Amino acid sequence: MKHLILSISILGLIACGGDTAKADIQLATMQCGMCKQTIESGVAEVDGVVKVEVDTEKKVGHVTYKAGVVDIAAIEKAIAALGYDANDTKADPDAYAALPGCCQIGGMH
Ligand SMILES: [Cu+2]
Repeated sequence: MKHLILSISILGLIACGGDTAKADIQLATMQCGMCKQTIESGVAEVDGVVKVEVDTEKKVGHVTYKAGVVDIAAIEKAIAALGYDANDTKADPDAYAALPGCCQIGGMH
């Protein structure tokens, strides 16, 4: 009986987490807590993203995603579309221009 329960829990682990990957994305142009919220809610909407956490101080996004559904390039593009640089992917200029002043580089603090 003990063995049966153990087998079931191992199967459950494989089914739930087998294909997730983790990555850190450099967010060099983010400025403040509002940027964190914008990026976190934007990335969370990307299909295949399981979890996203932005470190405002280090300017890094910690992303957990389903590797078979989405890749880093697609997540970088989603962040660029929000107006922020993501690794080497440059921010969309129109989205950047539409950000609040405090969220632009060297903006009002
Ligand atoms: Cu900001």
